[in-house]
Amino acid sequence: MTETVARPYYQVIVIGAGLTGLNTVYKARELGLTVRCFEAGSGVGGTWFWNRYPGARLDSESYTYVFDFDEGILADWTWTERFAQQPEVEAYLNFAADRLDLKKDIQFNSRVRSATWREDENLWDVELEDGSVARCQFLVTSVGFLSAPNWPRTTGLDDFRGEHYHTGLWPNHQVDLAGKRVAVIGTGASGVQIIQTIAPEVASMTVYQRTPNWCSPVGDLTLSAEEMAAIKRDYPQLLEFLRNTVSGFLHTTDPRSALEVDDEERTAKFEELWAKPGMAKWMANFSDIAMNEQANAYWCAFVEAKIRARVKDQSIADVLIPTDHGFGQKRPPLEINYYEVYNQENVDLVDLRVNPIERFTESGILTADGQEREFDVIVFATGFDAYTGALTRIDFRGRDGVTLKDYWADGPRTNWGIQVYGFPNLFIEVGPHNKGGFCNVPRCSEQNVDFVTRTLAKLAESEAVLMETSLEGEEAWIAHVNEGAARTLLPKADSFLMGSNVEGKARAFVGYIGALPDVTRRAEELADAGYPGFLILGSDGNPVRLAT
Ligand code: NA7
Repeated sequence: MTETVARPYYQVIVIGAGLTGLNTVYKARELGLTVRCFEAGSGVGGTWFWNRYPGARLDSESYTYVFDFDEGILADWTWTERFAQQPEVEAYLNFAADRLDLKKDIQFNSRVRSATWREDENLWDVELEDGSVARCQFLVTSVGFLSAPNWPRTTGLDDFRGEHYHTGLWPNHQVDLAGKRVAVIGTGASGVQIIQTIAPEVASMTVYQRTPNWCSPVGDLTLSAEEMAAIKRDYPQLLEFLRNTVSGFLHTTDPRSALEVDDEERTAKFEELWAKPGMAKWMANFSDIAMNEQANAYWCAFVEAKIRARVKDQSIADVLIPTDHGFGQKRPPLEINYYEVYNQENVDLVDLRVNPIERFTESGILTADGQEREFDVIVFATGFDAYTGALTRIDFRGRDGVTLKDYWADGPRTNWGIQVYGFPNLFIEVGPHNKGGFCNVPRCSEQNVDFVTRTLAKLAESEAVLMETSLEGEEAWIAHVNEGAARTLLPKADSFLMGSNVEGKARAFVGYIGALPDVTRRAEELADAGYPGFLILGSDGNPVRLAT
């Protein structure tokens, strides 16, 4: 006889307790919904829980990386650095979770294995890795867009007798790299941060680079008590300003074209940008840097000269300077002393484009030139199966048992980046095709969270049992996403935004380039118009018009 175990029911199940999941739990609860959050880690923080590698720090100004809805939290949290390091961000998210008493609604160490749509009951069954199942009407994913680690498919790692770590799964204990022979594979934002941080302590380091990136100085890290006090006083204005920027960053674009000014004026502007902190180099640049190849080329030439001035051996600089993409066609890392690391005697750079890795061996890494280098530790800074990976690694089964992985085999399909045809009552936050990622995440993810949680509250209030995008709605949104991308230089490069960083992944644009205030306005218009492009049904199977 099979014992029937009662399955707990919640109106809303949230997957993931990073900053988006925390916000969702809070807002859903405030709107009167019963909510449970399942989190794979043993603590809150998501990205800031898992990416605890040496040197991990924010690329956004710390004081813009906040929850905006609680005056007490804004008043009582004091950032100590302009671009905070991982421990401080993780501490902030714990502070906020404790102040809002969110942890009681979060079940930790609970990775979701599968989620199955029950057509006859209009419910999702959500199964954890331990086999337990909970049920919900609305399933909200807050799994992050850079959270499913990407590992090279190269063979032999099991043979390697040393230690190995992925930056996105860094252990929660001290990893001693001092005096060790270390390999770092990957030179994206994570690779750049860990390379520059561990360089002074390791015995030797070999960096395996597939593609160089355009890195620029993070700038002044200090944040004085006086400046923080002034920021706290002006928080309402600052947050309102950020809501009206393209991507939630402090920096606003120069409306001029890089082509309309003469060389002298352009160089003066570039020098001014170079001295500014953080993403100003990208976000406050001329308006056509991201759209026009000539404008982008001017800036790249300027950055190249800056890099060459810092690297002693110009043959190494040749390898460190990108030739296959312009600045901003991939996420440009911020750095402190990255380029100077390559002036150290004990640091080597291997260009994987000309000398790829053959395999891992017992003692290290063998490259195509026949050279086997020996290491104590291999660090994989090889990034993520971005945007879609954290979703397709969960076995979502929608109507007729269709899996999300199969439905997205040729690239993600969504409406508003929020819903997927055939997967009713599934709501995606900070995933493909929505404004949550590739920006100052808290500022953009809150648009997702507010839209989703308010919609859920309306569905519950109207006693609707089901919401699902129509196929036409989905197709229209995909066309809108791709039209936007085509106006930029992004689709012309290989990057995680195109899926091309992961071997075997379909090439498709996974981001969304709409401006934050436009998305917020359009989302309000969508709700006011009764969600055209979506099907909303009551328990009698008839369409329901949600209250505005
Ligand atoms: P990224 O930016 O995706 O960088 C990953 C790096 O790893 C990048 O240099 C990749 O080269 C390299 N990579 C990926 N797969 C391989 C294989 N198989 N072999 C060798 N090298 C490889 O991830 P990060 O973690 O650095 O940064 C992610 C985000 O975190 C970033 O945008 C910030 O928001 C913070 P490629 O360029 O694909 O040739």
